[in-house]
Amino acid sequence: MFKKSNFKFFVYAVSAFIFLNMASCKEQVVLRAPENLTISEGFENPLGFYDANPTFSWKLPVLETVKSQSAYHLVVASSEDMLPDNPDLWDSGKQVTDQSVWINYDGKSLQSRQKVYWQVKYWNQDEEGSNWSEINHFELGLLSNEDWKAQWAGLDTAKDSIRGREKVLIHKPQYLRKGFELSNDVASARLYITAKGVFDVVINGQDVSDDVMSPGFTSYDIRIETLTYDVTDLIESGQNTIGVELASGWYSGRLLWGNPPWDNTISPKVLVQLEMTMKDGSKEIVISDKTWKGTSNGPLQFAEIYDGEIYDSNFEMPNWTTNNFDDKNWTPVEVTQIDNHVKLEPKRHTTVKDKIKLVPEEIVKKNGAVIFNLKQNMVGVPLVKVPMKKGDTLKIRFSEMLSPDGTFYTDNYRSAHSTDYYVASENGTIEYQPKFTFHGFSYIELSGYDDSKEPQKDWVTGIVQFSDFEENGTFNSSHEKLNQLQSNIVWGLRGNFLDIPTDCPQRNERLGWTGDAQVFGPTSMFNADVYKFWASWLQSVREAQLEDGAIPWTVPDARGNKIASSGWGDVCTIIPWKIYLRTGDIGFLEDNFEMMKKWVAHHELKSKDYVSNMMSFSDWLQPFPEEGGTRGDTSKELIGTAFFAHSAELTAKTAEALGKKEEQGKYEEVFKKVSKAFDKAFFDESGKLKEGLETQTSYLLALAFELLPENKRKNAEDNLLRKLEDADNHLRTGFLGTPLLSQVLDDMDKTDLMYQLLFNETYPSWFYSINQGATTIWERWNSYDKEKGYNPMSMNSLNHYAYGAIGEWMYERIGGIAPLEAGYKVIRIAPVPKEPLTSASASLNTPYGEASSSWEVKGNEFQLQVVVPPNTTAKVVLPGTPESIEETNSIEPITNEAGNYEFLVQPGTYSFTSKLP
Ligand code: RAM
Repeated sequence: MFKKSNFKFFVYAVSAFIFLNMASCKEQVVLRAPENLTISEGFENPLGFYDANPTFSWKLPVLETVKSQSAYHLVVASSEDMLPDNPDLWDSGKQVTDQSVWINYDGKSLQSRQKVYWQVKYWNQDEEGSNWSEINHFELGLLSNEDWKAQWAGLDTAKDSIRGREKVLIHKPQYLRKGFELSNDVASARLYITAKGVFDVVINGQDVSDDVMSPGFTSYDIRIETLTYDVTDLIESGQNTIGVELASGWYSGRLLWGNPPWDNTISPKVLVQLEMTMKDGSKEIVISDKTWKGTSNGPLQFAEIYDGEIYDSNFEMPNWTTNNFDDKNWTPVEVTQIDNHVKLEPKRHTTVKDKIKLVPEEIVKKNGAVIFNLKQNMVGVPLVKVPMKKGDTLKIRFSEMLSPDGTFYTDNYRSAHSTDYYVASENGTIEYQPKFTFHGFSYIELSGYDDSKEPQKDWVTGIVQFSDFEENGTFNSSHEKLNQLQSNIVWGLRGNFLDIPTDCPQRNERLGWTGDAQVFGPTSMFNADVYKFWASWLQSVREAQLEDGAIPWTVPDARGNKIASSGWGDVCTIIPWKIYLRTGDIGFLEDNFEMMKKWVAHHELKSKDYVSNMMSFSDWLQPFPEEGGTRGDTSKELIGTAFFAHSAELTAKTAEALGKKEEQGKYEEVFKKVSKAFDKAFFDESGKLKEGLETQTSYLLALAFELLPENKRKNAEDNLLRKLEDADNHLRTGFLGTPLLSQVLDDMDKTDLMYQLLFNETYPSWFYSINQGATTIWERWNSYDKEKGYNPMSMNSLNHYAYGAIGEWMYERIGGIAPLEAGYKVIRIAPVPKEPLTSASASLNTPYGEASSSWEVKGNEFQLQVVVPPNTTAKVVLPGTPESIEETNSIEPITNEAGNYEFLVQPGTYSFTSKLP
């Protein structure tokens, strides 16, 4: 143990020790190669890649000898054996820089279908070189409409004019097939495919992929994403068959308001282009065209996202995707040409897949049905293996929570029928997993099974589906309920990242609500590697932006009403900036800068003398609204003006990061003018709200976005504290105010109070929902009550990620890992240990590698373990008085700021001990 007075000496001693050690072993070293090579937003060896101008990133290995990168050399070639010495596409040469992420490709222009190989090496801080990395690769998809020779093909299912719920035109699912003959052996085959609808494709009886609900949800009048598959192994010489199942999906299915900007009455269609290179070097191509045939008389009689499926096994068509099938009774398809106004572009993020399997923990028989309890609210489909009698119909219903009396509750699905049916054609155990729908549920109810059999838990599995991303960080603590909250946040993410970020996954909505995305985005970046998911959706946001700069309420725009809401449309400035801070990818800011500017102009259009009158959903679902309703008590003018200022400020910061001085000045000026107008319009001389109802959120916005002059700030802070005290130190905030609470109280040095709000057990609070049995984040602070059951309001989702936005503060301040420089090039490790916690830890896969922070309090001794990844530095803020530091590599005390000791540390592993007051 070292006393404080010894501390400086200790640091110098350790540094000297390391230096001497390093000097003594400085022979000819070749360092371990770079690892985790990715391109653009984190793709590893992608096939059907979307971008001919990718960026390259890699991580340095965790080694004693590798602190930072002093140079790199990157080579790119069109064939593996040209590397590393003869790269024909690009040779970066030795670049002296510490940049190891987001390196722009600067070589020969790349074409659709091209396969590209690359590798990289680096030099460390002592200019010792590494081995070359493994060779990575990517292959481009079909980058433009001109690459497509296929035609949109499908049956006219609109002519049946079946009307479903809310009188929406229902298209029967269709089965499409095409046989073709090859006179040669195939060397390589690529299937390029997409649909206006959702599809599943099979070649010669074998699944092409395990993707579900492809191609996903974009604005079908602007851009449709295409998929690429390597199907070389599925193609045979001689006769072949390709079969596609096609359903409405988001394209022509029900969407809440039913009138998106694209014509959703048109029958679904598929676009298929199978390109083959034969062993003799010749090329073959099979496309969707009028030679294809189809039927809508297959087993899947109905499929709809909100409503569910009807599968009648009497209509099964054995072998229909093989050569061994006669389609003479099938109908020739109708075709349409590709419309060049609608871009066909390779999917730029991961497809949805079956990701997790949940097994029921409990089964209960009730009124001729059986209820399976997964004890986890989830999103996806069930896999049922159930004994049935010929001719019977199995009915599968879903529920997020049972009513307190054990009855099955489905009212909060509103008009979404959310029920699947299976008709058995013979006696025996059936196996069924719905394909073109998904549900949000914790309970599954089965009826119509063979009731001579005793229900078994293994009759049902919950198949959790979401966009195929992996975890990116962890959070843990000594408090069970806080860990449950973390779990609820993660499940909220899984449930609502099904191709687009949605508000909820279960009722007749499931739309890309921009406000919800705005508040939850930063938190999601800790839990999962969702950068590509956001970058992709942001492209949809750019495309959806209207002429006058308005951002629709939901993206893709499912309403087409040309109106924007403040706090919701601001997703287009907040997400680019906040995600840039977490990735450091300047290209992301470049991509979105024009949109940000147009949005600020829209704010201006909707304001008078810089005071906003933009429409707003306001502080959505604020508890105890004085005037009832869903929009809370903070005026829409105040909210609109605050977000106007904030968006202008983020646009100025973006201009600064992009080196655009003039625009930086312009938007800084807008920010100043709007904040001045804000102060004048809404606050009195003493920093108290003078217009409208005094709410926590009005003070939070003023403080978080720094809209008040310095002399009023303190009073405004006191007013916020008073409002919190009036509410018995409980929050009174909705969607917009809640995420600001932690930031503002932290800035005010009131982390005690923030802990109190976070650990409150009573309504409204995060733990209140946990006390009522929540396993996901709810739409309302009181969506459900153990005694009273569901909140009677019809808009009441039990899987709504917005309030999960608290995760950002949990990782950054309880766990203690935050970016100090964009992309975690400089990391701030500054955990705030408070009661009732005795320990907490967080880890994060940063662009440079894993960073972690883990602390424990024993009596008044505080212990902190820190891992700092290579090619970064960290500032560690240690609470209390330092006692000892172990396993340090290079560490430098910086300041003693406000009683907190701060150190600059180099990559490595550290263990700090301090005495808390
Ligand atoms: C509802 C959803 C969504 C919210 C909008 C304003 O439909 O709850 O979360 O953003 O309203």
